[in-house]
Amino acid sequence: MGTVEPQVAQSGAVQDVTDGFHLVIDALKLNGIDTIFGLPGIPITDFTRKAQAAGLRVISFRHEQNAGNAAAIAGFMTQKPGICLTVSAPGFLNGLTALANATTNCFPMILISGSSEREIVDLQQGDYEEMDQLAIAKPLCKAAFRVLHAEDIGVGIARAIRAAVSGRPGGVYLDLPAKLFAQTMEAEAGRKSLIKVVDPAPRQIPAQDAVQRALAMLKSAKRPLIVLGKGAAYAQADADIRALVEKTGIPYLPMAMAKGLLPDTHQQSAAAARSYVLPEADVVMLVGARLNWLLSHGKGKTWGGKDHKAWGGQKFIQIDISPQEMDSNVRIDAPLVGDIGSCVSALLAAINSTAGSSWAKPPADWLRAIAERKNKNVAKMAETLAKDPAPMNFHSALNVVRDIIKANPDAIMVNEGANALDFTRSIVDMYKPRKRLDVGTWGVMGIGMGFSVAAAVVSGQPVIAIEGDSAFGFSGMEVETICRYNLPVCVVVFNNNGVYRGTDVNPTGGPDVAPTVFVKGARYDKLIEAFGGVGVHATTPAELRKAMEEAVRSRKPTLINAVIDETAGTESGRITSLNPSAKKK
Ligand SMILES: Cc1ncc(C[n+]2csc(CCOP(=O)(O)OP(=O)(O)O)c2C)c(N)n1
Ligand SMILES: [Mg+2]
Repeated sequence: MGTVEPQVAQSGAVQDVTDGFHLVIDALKLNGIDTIFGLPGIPITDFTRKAQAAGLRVISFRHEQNAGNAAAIAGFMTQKPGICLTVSAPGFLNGLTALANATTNCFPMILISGSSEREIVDLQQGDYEEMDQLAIAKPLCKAAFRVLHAEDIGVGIARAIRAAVSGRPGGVYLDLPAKLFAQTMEAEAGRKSLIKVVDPAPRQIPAQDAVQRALAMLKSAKRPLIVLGKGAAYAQADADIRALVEKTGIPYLPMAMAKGLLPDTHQQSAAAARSYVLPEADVVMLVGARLNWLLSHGKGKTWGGKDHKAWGGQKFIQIDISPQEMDSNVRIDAPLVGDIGSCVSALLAAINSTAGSSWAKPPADWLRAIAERKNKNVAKMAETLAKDPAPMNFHSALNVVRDIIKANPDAIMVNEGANALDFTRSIVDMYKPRKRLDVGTWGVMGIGMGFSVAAAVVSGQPVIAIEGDSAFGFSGMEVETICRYNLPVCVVVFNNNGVYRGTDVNPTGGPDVAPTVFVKGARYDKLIEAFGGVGVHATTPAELRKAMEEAVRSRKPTLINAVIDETAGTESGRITSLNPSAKKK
């Protein structure tokens, strides 16, 4: 237990006291938290020093949003809440985007922000960095708490941890006013006030009748399909999920961050036949995947519906920890509510006890039809990947990345951009769970360097960040952070001179370039050299391959400026259709 200098009590006896700083640190440590991602300043500068002195790893960033993204993805990778620490008002707001994004993506994180003096803030008397942070955070996260007294720190941290990781995980805001840190209390009483959270994310066992209903529906299917979402990846029930897929023989589709839960090269993966299986399947089992826009809301043409709102006629089984998720977009015929690990193992147990080893695989014509499409698409893709055009395009560059990941399946892939995202997702196979970290539910730009730092810190594995040049710009300054902590991160900037493409022109003929265009021929590799990292300018797949191999081998912070044909991309990558189109031309 950290204590401050012994104080001489009025009686003259020496009394051990502790303070708010140490109580927060001790409460975090007591709950197994070993890393803080943050950015120092009033009123938390001393907190960062004391935390480091107490043995916590304190990773300092250049902008709070990146620290917040780091905390969020650390939470996803470890099932422990990632901690982001910021200063008041502007620092807090900078962290808030990451907190909201974490909540949307169901990543457990706690944003801890220092705040200004309550009395002044509440009377709006113009304090230093005055802001009612708790009120602002509330609608953007799963829960928000404030601690006013040192003796409540234990409860505050415990509540924040439980809120972040139990049930559907999410972001939690914890408001710690400046005055709290300096408050003192008797050390022994302080120690006793702390709470070691028992069973922070209790299992939620599904009801047997719900298991039987789901199983019956699955058995009745002629053209069954399993969709694995990032919730399934988060659950760390990898072996059971794989067993369920293999035991049933049902084809599956991984959502982007579920890639690698089973190796993408798995025979049952229907990823290369996605546009065939979605409209054709008659029973779809969603495992930790929501029917949001990424799955076209479970209806419309993607699912074989007549128009964009029409239901395609599938029956849905949905495994989710949140009962409220059911029927959010279309009818869920067999809701299976519980934590994913428990639901999947209950299904497996039911399959084993009722069907023994005689579970009937899906009808052969369904599997054959999928295999046909898949083989055709894979062959077509192989042909495209084999080409070596000059200038290099997304495909020829990603053919290299694909080989590098295949040779280094433990490496973590971070990915953002539009074309740089969509092509990477479909071309680069992942082989292990939770190795692909990307823009998630919102398709948010700016996660790149925060995710990369956290992935390297949490796992110790090499990180490969495939970044659109626009995407990279949102967090690019953190290459200094990568160099400062000497992290094994290889950033590859897919430089096509702009957002989507580099070819737009200003229709007025004026001197400003078009809104989507950047400085042409920019040398992002020079950025990392400023901080002692390795910068490489790559214009061919061979140069890219050499540089990536060297980066992974050496584990040195590396930034490769990969020059991509500026005409190769499409508007918004694969979601062009979401752009409103003007009636007036
Ligand atoms: C925070 C945020 N701001 C803006 C966007 C809109 N947006 C989507 S992709 C993208 C950048 C695409 O360009 P780039 O990263 O260079 O990828 P490319 O398609 O050129 O490979 C932008 C700005 C977003 N998704 N998130
Ligand atoms: Mg670009």
